Amino acid sequence: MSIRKNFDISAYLVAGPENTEGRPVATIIKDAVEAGFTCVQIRSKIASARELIQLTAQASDVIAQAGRTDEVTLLVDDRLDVILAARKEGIKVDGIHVGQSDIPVKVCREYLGEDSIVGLSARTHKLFEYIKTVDVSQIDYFGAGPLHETQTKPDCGLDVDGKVLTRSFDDISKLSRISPLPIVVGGGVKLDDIPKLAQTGVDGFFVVSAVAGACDPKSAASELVDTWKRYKSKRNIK
Ligand code: TZP
Ligand code: MG
Repeated sequence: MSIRKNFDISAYLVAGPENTEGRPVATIIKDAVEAGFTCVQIRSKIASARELIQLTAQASDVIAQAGRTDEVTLLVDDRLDVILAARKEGIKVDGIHVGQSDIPVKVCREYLGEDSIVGLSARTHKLFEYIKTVDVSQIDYFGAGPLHETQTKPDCGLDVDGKVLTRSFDDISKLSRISPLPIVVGGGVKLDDIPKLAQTGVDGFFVVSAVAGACDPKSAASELVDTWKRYKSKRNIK
């Protein structure tokens, strides 16, 4: 079955070497994947193309060693060139995540092909209007937020007038109701946020520091996954 019909963004780790407190990125990814994370995005604003290819290869290996190649989606942030180069080298990488000022979704789709995931960060300014009206035919999911301001990406949620706009749980519930695509929410998400987030109806949460910055990334990842599952299933029973 095409990965586009069968991918899971419920527990989504974003990580690069600047987020791991000096620990290898592959080790953090291994912890998260073994704890049940379903999606991994390699994201670095400091790593070279070669380093990014290597990190992608390591992530792909770690996912395979955990026996979860068919369950865990591996994406790279922004770098279409890195994904194409990685694939040329035989590395299994499933797709890309882009923002509003990155390579256009249409171009990503053209280069990566129909059987790849293309995720897009939803626009903060006029988000609700945007999500209803954007052409979603080439996009697989929206990344939305931030739930809180975050030092990991201080410009996240920056509005046209320079204010950081965070999203309330009510906003997120509304987004989930109107969105034609699955939504993953992040930006400052911590364990305490998971129960309410799971009950908004969105498809998943994404985190950087809650796992990559944790003293014990594996137990932090397990707690996030377990809490998400527990509260998500409560919502489904109602
Ligand atoms: N995109 C939007 S916010 C963000 C990214 C990559 C960073 C979230 O990091 P954290 O540490 O989970 O707040
Ligand atoms: Mg970007």
